Amino acid sequence: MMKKMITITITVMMLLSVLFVGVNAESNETLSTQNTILYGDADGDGEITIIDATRIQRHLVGVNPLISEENRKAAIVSGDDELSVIDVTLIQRRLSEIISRFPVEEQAQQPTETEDPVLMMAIDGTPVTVAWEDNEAVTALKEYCRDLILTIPLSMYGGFEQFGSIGTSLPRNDVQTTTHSGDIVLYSGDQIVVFYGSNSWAYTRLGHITDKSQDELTALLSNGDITISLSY
Ligand SMILES: [Ca+2]
Repeated sequence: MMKKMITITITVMMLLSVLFVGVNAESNETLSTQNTILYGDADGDGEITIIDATRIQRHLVGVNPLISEENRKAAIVSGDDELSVIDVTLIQRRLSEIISRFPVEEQAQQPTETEDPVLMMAIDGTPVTVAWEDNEAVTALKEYCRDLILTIPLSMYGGFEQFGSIGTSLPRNDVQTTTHSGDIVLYSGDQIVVFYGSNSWAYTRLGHITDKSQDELTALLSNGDITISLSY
């Protein structure tokens, strides 16, 4: 009875040790396959040689297709997502030291272009160029009309301005101001005012229309109520 127990225990221990070694070997294998791409190394031997160029040529004529997705990725050195004779030529040029880097590597280096969005304004559908102030009110206005077209109906007032409700309150920093034709200001924190004449009051400056003469602004703004649209 005792002998039998010992035999079973030894058998279980042996089985466990075999399982343990098996698990270890598997995790090592997973680690070694996670490598970065060496562009140009189409056969995956860790070097860029003339054999890689030949290998792609053979693939292109259907003699010996590249099997793995990693090899295919490494072979596309042009950066255009398509394996072609251009990749062969580029590898040959790199080997002849005519180029030192592949286009795909240049692409990876370039920072992605980020164009600053501009707060756009139109008066009854006519786009106008505005030099916006760099202040909290304008920043908040940009956020308010981000990804939408904000339309604001304005009413003529006093023979010098058009004003209307923005629909929200913006951070105000009112100072006594004498306005001129083309000025855009914030009044009372939640009204936008566009001038074609002059007035003196406490306003927060928002911007100034730069691409219209006084006559053009008078024509746009003094012939009845208007609608402005803002987008960012
Ligand atoms: Ca190679």
